[in-house]
Amino acid sequence: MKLTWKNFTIFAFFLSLLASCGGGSSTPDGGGVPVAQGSASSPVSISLSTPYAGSVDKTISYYRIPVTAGSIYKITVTAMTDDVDLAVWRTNLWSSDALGCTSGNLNLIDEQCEATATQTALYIQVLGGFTNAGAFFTLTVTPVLPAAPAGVIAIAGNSQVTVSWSPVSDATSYNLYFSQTSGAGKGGTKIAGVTSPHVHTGRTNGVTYYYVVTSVNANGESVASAQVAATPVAALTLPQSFNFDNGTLQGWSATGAWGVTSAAGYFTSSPYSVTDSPNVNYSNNANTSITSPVFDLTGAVSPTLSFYHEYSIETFDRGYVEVSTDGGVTFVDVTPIVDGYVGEIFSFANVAIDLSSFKTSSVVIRFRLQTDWNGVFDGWYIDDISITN
Ligand SMILES: [Ca+2]
Ligand SMILES: [Ca+2]
Ligand SMILES: [Ca+2]
Repeated sequence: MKLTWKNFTIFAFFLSLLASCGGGSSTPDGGGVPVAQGSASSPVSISLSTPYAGSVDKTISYYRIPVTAGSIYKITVTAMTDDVDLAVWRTNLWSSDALGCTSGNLNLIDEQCEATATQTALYIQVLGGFTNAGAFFTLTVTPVLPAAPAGVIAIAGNSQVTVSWSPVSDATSYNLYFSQTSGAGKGGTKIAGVTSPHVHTGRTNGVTYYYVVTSVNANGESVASAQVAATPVAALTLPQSFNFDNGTLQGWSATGAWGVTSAAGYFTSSPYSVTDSPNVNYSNNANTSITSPVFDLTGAVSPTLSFYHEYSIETFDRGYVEVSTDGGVTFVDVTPIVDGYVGEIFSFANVAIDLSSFKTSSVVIRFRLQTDWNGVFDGWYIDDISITN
């Protein structure tokens, strides 16, 4: 059967256990439809699209749930009045085919697990330990939606915005929503099937656009990502400078924890600099950045990027300075140290980077910190960035 689900709970059924029956007939409970209790060789087939309520005898129950192969499901048994255990299989009901989604804690009342369906059905065995008269439980199979994209960034360009995000492992595609109203979320105009980075052209300079991104897989669409915003502008002419001393990013776009800091001593112009991880160490497995507005370098004689910085970057982590000539879709490394900044300098140093090779372009500049799986230091402080001609 084709399954198209819009909500989390796909089906639930209630089984009222009549302990007093002693293994004989089963009767409806709460108006539900009685169902024969399945066996290992002949499980009861349950439609995900049809809520079921019925009653079965105590002891062991088997169910076959049609699902979409490759999708992830969360299986929950909530035992209202007695203990149950849960086991989920793939193509049959023998342990050699187990999905590794077996719960056997005899002392727990509620049991749940997640499993990726490798076939078109999940076989679920609910093991009863039912001794109380009238014991019943709820079994729920819930398609797990993909996570919302993280690391979303919107870079303003001339009449365009470039929106990027980090990939989501179990997503098969992404939707982008935009609006001129903050907070519109998934109520904005939808662009389906986008890939990162997406260049949103045809924008009006001076107008602020708000974006969210969603992940999509066979189970449906994720919740919206965090909102990002950008205001397209004609490329800035040189010279430009940024001291961050009004406590804002002054038009730079941040991912991760990048932001201004007024920590004493961590600036060259008071009271703010910009840093990857204000007040804390950076995170493992981070790839975060700040990206500048667009600068028009055409006609510049000797365009130069200058900044002051100090840093504490662990042996296997790196800071990079990068330039994009396509509005933030692709970047080239212009860090004046081979393989990026690493190690520690504890007083601000001035850096000048020749941008002459970009004289025919409009560019955006990015400071990016990339970290590995282990070992976190304070990070990278940058202040008084300028681009001169
Ligand atoms: Ca400053
Ligand atoms: Ca590290
Ligand atoms: Ca830090």
